[in-house]
Amino acid sequence: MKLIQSICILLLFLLCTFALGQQEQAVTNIDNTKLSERQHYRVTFTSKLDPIVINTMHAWIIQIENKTGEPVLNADINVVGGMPEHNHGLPTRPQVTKNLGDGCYLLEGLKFHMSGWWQITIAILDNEISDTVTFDLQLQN
Ligand SMILES: [Cu+2]
Repeated sequence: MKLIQSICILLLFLLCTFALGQQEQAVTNIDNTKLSERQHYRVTFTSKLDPIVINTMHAWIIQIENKTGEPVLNADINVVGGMPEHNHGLPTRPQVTKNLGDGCYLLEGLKFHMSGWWQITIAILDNEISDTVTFDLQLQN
């Protein structure tokens, strides 16, 4: 009887750790570094609001490297976004307001007003090389 009890407790424990692990993976499975569509740039975003919650105005830092891993210092950056499943865009117009140097740019005015799947597309122009990168976000309430 003791043995069966022990096995039950062990199984329960394993099940719990497995479930927790799965949950954590689901939440943190957001790719915040991506290669641009035509592979010219490697782009990383870091949200100043972490985790990203809905209905909160916040900023991102966008970091851009070129093919050889050097920082892209003077890029023109345009950002659009929306929810592909709902056919609507962002409720705000995020803008790069500051070149932070070292390939980093401050993107202000981001807000997501619904939970669900969002896409943010960043268009980058540097030395006549233009490329875009799209990040996917899954936001909870
Ligand atoms: Cu929506």
